This record gives sequence, C-alpha cells and structure tokens, in this order.
Amino acid sequence: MIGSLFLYLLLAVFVLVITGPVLAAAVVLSLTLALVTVIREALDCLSARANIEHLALDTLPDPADRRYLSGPALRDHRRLGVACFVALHQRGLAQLNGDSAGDGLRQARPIREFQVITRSSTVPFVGFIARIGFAIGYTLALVLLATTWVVQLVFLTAVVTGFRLVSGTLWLFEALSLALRGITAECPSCHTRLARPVFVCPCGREHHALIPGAQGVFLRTCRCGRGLPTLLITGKRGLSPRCGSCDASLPSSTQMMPTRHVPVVGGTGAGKSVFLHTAVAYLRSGHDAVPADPFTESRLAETGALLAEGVFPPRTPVSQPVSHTLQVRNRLLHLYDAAGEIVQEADRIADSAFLALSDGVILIVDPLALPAVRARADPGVLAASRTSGTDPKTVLDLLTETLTEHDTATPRRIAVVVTKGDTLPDRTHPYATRPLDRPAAVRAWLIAHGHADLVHSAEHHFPQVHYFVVTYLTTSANPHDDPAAPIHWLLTGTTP
Ligand SMILES: Nc1nc2c(ncn2[C@@H]2O[C@H](COP(=O)(O)OP(=O)(O)O)[C@@H](O)[C@H]2O)c(=O)[nH]1
Ligand SMILES: [Mg+2]
Ligand SMILES: [Zn+2]
Ligand SMILES: [Zn+2]
Repeated sequence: MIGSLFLYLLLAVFVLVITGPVLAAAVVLSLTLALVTVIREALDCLSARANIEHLALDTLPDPADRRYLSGPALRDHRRLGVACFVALHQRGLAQLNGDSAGDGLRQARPIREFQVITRSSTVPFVGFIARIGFAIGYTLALVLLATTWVVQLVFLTAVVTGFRLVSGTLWLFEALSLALRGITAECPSCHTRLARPVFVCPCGREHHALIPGAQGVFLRTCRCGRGLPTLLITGKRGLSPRCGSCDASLPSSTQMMPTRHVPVVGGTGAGKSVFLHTAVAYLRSGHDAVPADPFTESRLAETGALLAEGVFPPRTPVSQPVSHTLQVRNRLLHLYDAAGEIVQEADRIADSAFLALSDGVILIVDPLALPAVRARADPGVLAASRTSGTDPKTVLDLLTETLTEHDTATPRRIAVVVTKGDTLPDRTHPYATRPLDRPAAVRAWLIAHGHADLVHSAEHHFPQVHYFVVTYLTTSANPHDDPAAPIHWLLTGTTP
C-alpha cells in the first residue's frame, strides 16, 4: 500500500518535473511566435511601401489629402486589427495542427533515431502537454491582441473625435463671425451669392472648400506641397478668391467686410453710365473710396479718359453688368450700371439677377425725356444729348415687377436722381430759387412737370425716397448735388 503510494507520488513528481517546464516553454514559445507574427504584420501594414488605397486620402474634390487623424487612422487601425487577427489565427492553427508539437517532436533526428524514446509513451504525452501549452499561449496572445486593439481603438476614436470637434468648432467660429458682422460674398460678374469663394493656391489649383475640416484644421497641404491657411484670420484672405459659379476673379477684400449692392437703373440714354462714373470719381476724392479690383480700375480710367476729352462713353452693352466694385471705408460697394434694356425688356429677367441683391436703388431720371421739359428745351441742347425715350415711371414699374419676380423684398431706399442738370435752363431748374429743402424742391418739380405718378409710385413701393439733381460737369450755372450724395444716402441714410 505504502509502496504504491510512493510510486504514485514518484509519478506525480515525475509528471510535474517533466510537464511544468514543457508547458511553460510551450506557452513562452507560442507567445513569442505570436508576438513576432503580430509585429511583422503591423510593420507590413504601417510601412511606407504599404498600400494606402483603403485610406481614401484623395477622394475629396479639393486638391489636398485628408488628414490621417480626421478618420483614415481608424480605417488603418481596423485593417491592421484584421490582418493581425488573421495572421495570429493562422499561426495558432499551424501550431495546434501539430507540425511543431508532439509529431514534430518525433521527427527531430535524435529522437527519431533513439528507439527507446520513439517507443516510449512519454513522447506523445510530452507532445500533448506542449499542445496544451501552445493552446494557452495562443489564447493568451489572442486576449492580449484584442485588449491592445480595443485600447488603441478607444484612444484613436478620442483623437479623431477631438480632431473633428476642433475643426467643426473653428469652422463654426468663422461662419458665425462672418454672419455676425453681416459679411456675405457675391460675384460681381454672375451675381451669385456664394456660400464661400473658391481660393486659388499660388500653384493655380482651386480649393472650393478651404475651411477647417478633414483636409486640415488650421492648414491644409495643397497637392503642390504648399500649406494653405484654412481660416481668414490665419491668412486665407491673402489668397486670390474666385467665383465658384462663373470662375470670375473676386475682389481681394471679399469676406473681409460687409457688401452693399446698388443698381443704377433708368431708360437707355438716361445718363446712368455718366452718372455712375461721376459719382465714383467724387466718392474717390471725398469719401475714401478705392477701386476694389483691377477691372473696376481699368473701366474707370477708360471712361475718365473719354470724358476728359469731351467724349461721352458708348452705349453700355446689353448683358449681365459686371459691377463697379469699390472699397468705401469698411464696406465693399458693388455698383451696377445695367444697360437700360435689361429692365425695359421683360425677357431679360435672367440678366437682372443683380437686382435681387439690391440694398438700395438709384433711379436715373433724364429731364430731357420728360415731355414738359422737352417742349421748352433748347433744340441745340436736345441735339447735343443722347436722350432717353423711356418714361421713368415705366422703368420704376418694371423694376418693382422684376424685384417681385426675383422673389426679393423691395429695398428700403430709392434715390431718384435727375441727371443732366446742366441742360436745364434757369427758369426750369429745380434749384433755380436756391431752395433750402432741395429734396422737396425736386419732388415738387417732378409733380409740376406732370410726373406725380412717378413720385407716388416711388413713395408707395419704397419706405424712404430721396431726390437729387446732378450733372457730370464740375461747374455749372445752377447749384447741383454732389454726385456721390445719392450713394452716400443709400448706404447711410444721411446726406453729406
Ligand atoms: N449735358 C449733359 N449730358 C449728359 C449728362 N449725362 C449724360 N449725358 C448725355 O446722355 C447721354 C447718355 O448718357 P449715358 O450715361 O451713356 O446713358 P445710359 O444709357 O443711361 O448709360 C450721353 O451720351 C450724353 O450725351 C450730363 O450730366 N450732362
Ligand atoms: Mg450706359
Ligand atoms: Zn460668378
Ligand atoms: Zn498649390
């Protein structure tokens, strides 16, 4: 009895002495092999030569890659996880299938050739223990890999969420600060109100959504390698803006100040182009206005040169007008010199989209087009001036109809500007008696000359109406209003 107990004890000790190290060695070996497998897989996945198509870095329309931490990092992490799990699984299967466990042990040359060992039942037993060790090691490796992967996932998700939160907040900050300051962007050529301008990199590539986002929080890297600021305050305003709708260049101060849009309407030949040029010249000399884009500058220079030679500008081409854009202190002013035909002809509605942007309107009244004035005018004066054949009331009616068709609320202010004041003889000039209340004098003059309908219609449709008489000449017999005064009044509600 004692003898058999001793033998069992001896067997137990033998089993422990043999299996303990075998088990431990198998666990350590399989863990090491698993670690090597996972590291090799990870290095393959993250190496510079690895395929990065799954990251979809260049699938956004703008010519810049997505930032890794904006989301692709999570995709990479998922792919890495799958690759490591698959590799580990294959490694585990290979081990458990026996090529390196018990059967493998038998195939080792010294063991194969040593009969005592090959016949002994110890070898399958040791192989069995080794398999258990490999299974434990494999399971441990799996648990370790899964834990690491989940911890990384939590960390990466936090980083990606942080990235998106920061970029979203900055975008909101810029959008809100623009909205609070009343800053919008409109194209001077196609008159589209833009959500944002397209910004052009010095390399010529166009960025349609240069805002904090997936392509960069503060900076994005253009395909040319240049870093482009995503915020106006960090330097975006230094890039050249363009219209995303018609590709026209926008003034460099777009999105830096609020815009105001003032169309100058009137019949063909009423004197809109001459008035606009004269008003702008006065704005430049007396109101700190500067042309906001090269096109405005060149057109002003052209018309200025013609008028200086005593030649009036040619008829304005009938098409969508490109605005004269001026920077007046902290405002971007768009003045539209529309060909008279645009408001005179109902089918030109598409060309009159600029009217929908109006912050105030200037209605040009050609005195020589008013029958009562014409009847008493000097034939020489009539012959010298290209006069408008359109009744200003017709123009006003078409204007209000067009505004309705564009589904736009009528602007608050209209400036009724009687042009060509120099052609009015002393007895018919509204300011001949040097009235103190000039607007009332012009109003009374229009009514006296049979245009009460015009006065009443203007006052019916617009809450604020102001009257002016101007001339392009710098000196004349009768006093005239500053040609810049109507624009100043529309923008501020006061006259200088
Ligand atoms: N005497 C005089 N003639 C003017 C004045 N403004 C315009 N005109 C005349 O009116 C014509 C038409 O002017 P313009 O500005 O081209 O008219 P638009 O068709 O309304 O743009 C010019 O060719 C001039 O003969 C002015 O202040 N004084
Ligand atoms: Mg014109
Ligand atoms: Zn445009
Ligand atoms: Zn570039």
